[in-house]
Amino acid sequence: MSTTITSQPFNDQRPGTSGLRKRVRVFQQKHYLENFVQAMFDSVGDTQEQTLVIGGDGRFYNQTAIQTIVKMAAVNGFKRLIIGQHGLLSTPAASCVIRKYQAFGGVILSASHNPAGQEGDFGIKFNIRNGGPAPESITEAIYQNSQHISSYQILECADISLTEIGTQFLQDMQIDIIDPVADYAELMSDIFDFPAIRALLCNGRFQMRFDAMHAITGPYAKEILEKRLGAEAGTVINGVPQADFAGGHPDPNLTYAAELVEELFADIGPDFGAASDGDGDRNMILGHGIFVTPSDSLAILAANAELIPAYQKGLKGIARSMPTSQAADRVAQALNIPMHETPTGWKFFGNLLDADMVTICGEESFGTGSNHIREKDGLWAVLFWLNILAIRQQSVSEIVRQHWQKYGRNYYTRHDYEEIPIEIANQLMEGLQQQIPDLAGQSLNGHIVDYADNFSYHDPVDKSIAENQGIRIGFTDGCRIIFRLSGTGTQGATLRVYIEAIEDNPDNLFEDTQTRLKDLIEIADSLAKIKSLTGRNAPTVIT
Ligand code: VG1
Ligand code: CO
Repeated sequence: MSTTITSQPFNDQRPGTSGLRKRVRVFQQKHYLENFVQAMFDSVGDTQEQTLVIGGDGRFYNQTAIQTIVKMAAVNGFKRLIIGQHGLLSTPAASCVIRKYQAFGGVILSASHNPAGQEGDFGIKFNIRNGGPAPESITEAIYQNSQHISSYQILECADISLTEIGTQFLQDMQIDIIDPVADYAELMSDIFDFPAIRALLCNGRFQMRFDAMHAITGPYAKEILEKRLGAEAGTVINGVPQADFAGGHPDPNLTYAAELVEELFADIGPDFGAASDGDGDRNMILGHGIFVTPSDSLAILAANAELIPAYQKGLKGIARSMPTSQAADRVAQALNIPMHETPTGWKFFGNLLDADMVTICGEESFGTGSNHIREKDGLWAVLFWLNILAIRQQSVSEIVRQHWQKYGRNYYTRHDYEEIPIEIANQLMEGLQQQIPDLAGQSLNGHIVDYADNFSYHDPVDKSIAENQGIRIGFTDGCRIIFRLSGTGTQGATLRVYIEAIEDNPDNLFEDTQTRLKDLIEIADSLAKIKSLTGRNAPTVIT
């Protein structure tokens, strides 16, 4: 029976960089999830007779939320739901499924790498027909609707079963429970040279380790790497998804994937290491004794794209988020293809990909992807690297070094200061904003400021404008410092400081990053007064 439930707005339902993310207990408030879902259904266009994909990263509250969404979808016009078995779909797999079945859109339940469990975080976002995150016009409409909501529609009925693959009906609505891995695995085999990768993985010498960090990528990595590509059993570690990610923090970086890093940096260790995040869209790439920064990884993938079957004909263009290093720009220039700079967040790549203006995209935050779907894609990046290694028959370290020798190196680091009081963070950004008009021309620690601004993006496709996307300071020598506040945190504010220096001298390509960037790090601190305002002596996380 369809029921209209009276409700009142919650004032904190504005989606951030990637959907609405809050503590689980916030979502557990009466009507909280329902309000947001109703606001979402009311904002995404005509839902009558449409097909909706639903799945999440398996964290605590995933299945509970899915049952609610299913019961609301049934009385909000949808004709068919496609749901991953047990409610699971990695973010890239959800994007793949939306596109493959030409669905109207999808609801992805995830807070990515944020810790999970009853005391952890939960998240929800809407992806549109192209498989990508809803653009700002829609996320803003969802927020506006959430602020005026007075009721929502829900079917009163028993929970559906998420355990068996197959078709069931809820009133007139068809529900298909699908294998969450199969469609995605098939897409990967269409893109990459699986026989070449299989030959590499089975040559008796090459060793790899993939850390799924107890999150969603485990089943995907096992199926693709171990089953289809013949990697030794045990290649995938921490491969069983758990509702609390085993108490961990599945963010694939040097801090949180320490176990993997240690193995790759031991005297005798695997040739290749990789990790993915909670929802499977991020990747970290390691070789024996080397960490590949995500910005370098993007540049290297682009430079080697023609070795991959799906990109053999070359790239239309490359896009990177503004704070991502300019390493990929050098490749675009050499290939004589356009380079696009977008604000942080994958939603800004969608239009460029749909218009076929770019083929490969990336962010410094361990995100890389291409036109095969409309989300960043962790395993795709891993397979891309494996395909390059299989063809070039060189080590990761040789490939990276040769890349720097050819294109120069962009030394790059990001310093995060987490859980700063919001007022302090705002004060810090405001202080920087006020300095903007006076910075150009000044000499700071020997670097002359070329420009200082607050980045705004003019989308070349739909002409929309996104303002206030981060303060950037560019120097005449190509160095950059960027400051922005995170839009995915759930506790206080997170300040991100991005620092980049350009090196073309072949004698200076192999220095330690933090040492090399020391003078710029000092400039960043003195401009933003980080230490004095936050009272912190060091960043929480350095990547
Ligand atoms: C962060 C990253 C951004 C990424 C976003 C979602 O956003 O910086 O590059 O797109 O997370 O990634 P923010 O606003 O906290 O800097 V994920 O893997 O959480 O879906
Ligand atoms: Co993620």
